[in-house]
Amino acid sequence: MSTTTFTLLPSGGGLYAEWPYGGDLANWQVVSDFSDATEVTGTLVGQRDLHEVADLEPRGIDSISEVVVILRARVTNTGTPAANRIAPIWQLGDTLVQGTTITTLTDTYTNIRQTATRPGGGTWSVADINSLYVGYQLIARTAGANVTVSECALEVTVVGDIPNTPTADAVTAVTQSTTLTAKVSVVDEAVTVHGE
Ligand SMILES: [Ca+2]
Repeated sequence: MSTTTFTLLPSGGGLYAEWPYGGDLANWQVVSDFSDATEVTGTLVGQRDLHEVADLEPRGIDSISEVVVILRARVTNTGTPAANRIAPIWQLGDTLVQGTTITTLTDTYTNIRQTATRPGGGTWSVADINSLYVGYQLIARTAGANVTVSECALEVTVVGDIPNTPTADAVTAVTQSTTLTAKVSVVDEAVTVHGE
């Protein structure tokens, strides 16, 4: 038994997409493209983005040991960064959880990590993860400040014997094994013909 960590990115429109973005992408695309050049900007306190995230493949998973929300966020155009605050949010069914308010935004992008408890209590299941929405809420903003989020993700650590993703070596081994089997059957046929 071992632990494996999966990073699940936003994969579709969720329950809210309230943070303005000035381009053609949907908000979930803006925060799942591995780029700080695309970002959503919170303008009104209370605004939420809550995205669907990619599914977790259930094979081999015995339990889920930790769920972490990751946000890349910053604030610019203000002399008081700490007065500009966001919080990670996540929702399962009808229950929305607001995480701890982040008071440490600076003018450069940093990864903010926060452990997510299961809405309603109890332990996480794969089904929970696959119906969970993840995002962020604007908690406080000073006049003129740009509070932005460039990326959002869910990091899930699981316990179990997870099947390996096929590697180039594994594919070669399977090919060699198949070739060997074919040769053996040809020999068998030859023996049979001789015997008749
Ligand atoms: Ca981005």
